[in-house]
Amino acid sequence: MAGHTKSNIAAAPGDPELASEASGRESYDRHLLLDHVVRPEDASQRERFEAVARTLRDFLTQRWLLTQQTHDRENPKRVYYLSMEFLIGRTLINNIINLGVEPYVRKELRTDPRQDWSEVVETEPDAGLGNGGLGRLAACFIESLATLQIPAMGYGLRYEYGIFRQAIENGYQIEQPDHWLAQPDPWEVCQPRQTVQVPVACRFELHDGVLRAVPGYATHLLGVPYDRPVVGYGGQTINTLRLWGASSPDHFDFGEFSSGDFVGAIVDRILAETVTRVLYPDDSTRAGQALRFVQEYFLVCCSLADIVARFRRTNDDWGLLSEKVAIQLNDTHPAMAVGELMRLLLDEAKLGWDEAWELTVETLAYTNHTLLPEALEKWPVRFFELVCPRLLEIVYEINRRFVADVQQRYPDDHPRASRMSVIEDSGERQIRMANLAIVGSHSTNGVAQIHSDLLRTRVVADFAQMFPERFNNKTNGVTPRRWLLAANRDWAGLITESIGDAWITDLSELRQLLPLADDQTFRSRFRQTKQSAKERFADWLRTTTGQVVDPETIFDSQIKRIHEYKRQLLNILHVIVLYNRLRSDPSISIPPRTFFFAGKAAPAYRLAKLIIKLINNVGRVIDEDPVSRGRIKVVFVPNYNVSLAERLIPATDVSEQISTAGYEASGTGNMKFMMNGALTIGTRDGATIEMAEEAGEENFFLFGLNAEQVANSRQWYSPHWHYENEPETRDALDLIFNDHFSRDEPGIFTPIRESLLDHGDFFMHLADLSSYAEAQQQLGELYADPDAWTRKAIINVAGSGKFSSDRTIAEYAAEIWNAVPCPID
Ligand code: GPQ
Repeated sequence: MAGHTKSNIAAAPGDPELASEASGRESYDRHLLLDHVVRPEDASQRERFEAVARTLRDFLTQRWLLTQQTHDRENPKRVYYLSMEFLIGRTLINNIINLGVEPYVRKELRTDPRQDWSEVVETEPDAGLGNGGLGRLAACFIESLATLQIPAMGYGLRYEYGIFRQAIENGYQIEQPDHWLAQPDPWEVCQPRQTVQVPVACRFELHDGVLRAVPGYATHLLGVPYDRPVVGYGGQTINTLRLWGASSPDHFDFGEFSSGDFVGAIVDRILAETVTRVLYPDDSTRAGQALRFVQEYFLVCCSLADIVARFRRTNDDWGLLSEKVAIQLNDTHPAMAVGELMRLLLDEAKLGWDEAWELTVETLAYTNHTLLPEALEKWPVRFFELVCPRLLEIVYEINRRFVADVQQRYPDDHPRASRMSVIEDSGERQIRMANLAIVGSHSTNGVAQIHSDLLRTRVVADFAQMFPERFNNKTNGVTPRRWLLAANRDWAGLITESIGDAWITDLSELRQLLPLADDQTFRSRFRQTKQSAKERFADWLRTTTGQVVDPETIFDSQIKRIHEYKRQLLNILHVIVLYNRLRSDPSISIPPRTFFFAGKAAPAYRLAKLIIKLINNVGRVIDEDPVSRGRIKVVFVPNYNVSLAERLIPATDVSEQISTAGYEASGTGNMKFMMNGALTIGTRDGATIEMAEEAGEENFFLFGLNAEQVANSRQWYSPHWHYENEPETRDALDLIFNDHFSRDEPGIFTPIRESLLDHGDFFMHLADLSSYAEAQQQLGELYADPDAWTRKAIINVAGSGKFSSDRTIAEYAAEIWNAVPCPID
């Protein structure tokens, strides 16, 4: 497709455009001097990082502006990605690579003898403006949009505090604030002139330290845009990620100030800024707090005002809106866009209802990311009444017309109309945000084939029957620039040496590696890159956390949010099974293995936090027991984030994707491991199914119940049966319940017992444990044959081409947005 061509690929090292700029070193020195008032030789690592980043930003600014000018001139269809989360991670090294200036930057910086390149890169904070997969997907998508040269913009919130930092104390998770903006961020550009107003029908007051919305006073908040460049690979298109910061119009009440109320004079502003202070740390569940509601409303209001203003600058016919604008809703979090876009078209543009509705539906599209019922958002009607009553009025009218349509089509089916209603009437009145998103948009997609199928046939079957043409699948992908080219330099280099560099923008090229799976030399070079990645990781781990691991062992990783459905418990139960085998017969042969776990638990998710404690305690006991020490090892790596994933994924041999089938919508970590040459042990769930299709099931370790079997065995499934009849299962559980791993804190793991046995083991750990252990056994045997193992690993990489976010975005562009590239000269 267009945008995939060679001409897109990075400017060559020593780019004449760059060379004609003032020397990079001069610009760097100038930033140190003028931004920090420090001589280069006295600069701190942080100051050096900022100076490098600012120099790079200076360099890309012309192209950034050129992108905007070209889009303004060509007036193409633009894509807007609305998301409450953008899990960006670090930016410096990826911008350098995508701009194609790495050799140049390195050379220039070598002239500063105190520059330690890797330290400078690692000084950059990891921008954690997201919880997990959904937020990281948004970050991959905007990078692919820029690489494909599609005119696009991401809209999100500028959280002052991102996802909390996780520390581990005595095995327990401790949450610490992530004040990532404590020092100025060199990438963001504040655009105060483009500030927008967000009407709110209430005031915010502080009562006993709690923020309260108080009815009765209409006021407004200010949304201040902070723009970040999004550099496409090759540096042609530089799109924008616009993050909104909340502020208050009452800068300073001089009246209050002069009368001595110093605090009163600034309190409104502080309260207003609270709206974008912190990211809510729930993943796939929603606590339902009013402040989160205001955050979602704020994102929608700011973004739509901005989108409509930009549209109006170049189009005077409202009827063109859906030809010029596509808005993708990342889950239901921005689903208030349905009501807000209607409000703008009715109240500001003065269109009639029918025309406004058609434009709204044609402009909006919605992506669903989960089948978990607890993640389907519902907001109390009273929140709408308090904050945005006009929006509520419109939502009521949308629903009145919609329910009438349903009744007309299914005249005798009253339950259907009440199931499909946007308003839930039982108990406190609530708005069902998924229903609103489906009714108010022309496309609803899931994120892997099985997920889209289950969505259509189970979760929202009524809607799929009524609007079959709206439902489609877009299997997720990840950007190969960050997750292969940047994260795994050695492996990426070997690939390029073998098949050329076209894979960087067309990942299906990896197919050409297939014949090399049988090539001895290539296999041994693959093994070398894997071995050095493992050694690098082991060194990094020792110096940063003090944990010592042996790179000669199998590196096995399960790194993701801690959640019951992801089944970290299944993994640790299998570790305990191995430990028990060693205890009963120390002479058995088990391939030496290091089990890495990393991931955060939502602070209010008690069982997830207890799972972290169990993993840590099992790790300690296994280390202390001579029977297992040096043979198996469990390591919980604290504070999982994007940068940690970038280190650990290239070093991993075995990728654990073991969710209860039917519950992981897609997964995206699974894809990153695959392209980095890990073998997957996993269930038939999410995109793992499609990965195995691409590489061949014989090159995967699939086990356990499939989604249909999970659903069909719910009525009769009994974890007790497995406990009674499977000795290894019972022995593993008994070891936990008998406080073998909690001598100092007896009884702490009782809730795990309750969950796995007394409360029915909803996620069916025990049903899958024996087939999991069997698959693990086969995996261990294969590892003992390095050639056979490596062959499968290379076949996996060769089959991973489908899982580039470039492919995903090309599908969204063609099938949902009707958007095409707009090349920048
Ligand atoms: N996902 Cl609903 C999140 O990361 N957070 C959420 O709030 C919801 C979903 C994930 C989902 O669990 C993964 O299976 C997907 O791969 C990912 O979204 C991206 O689609």
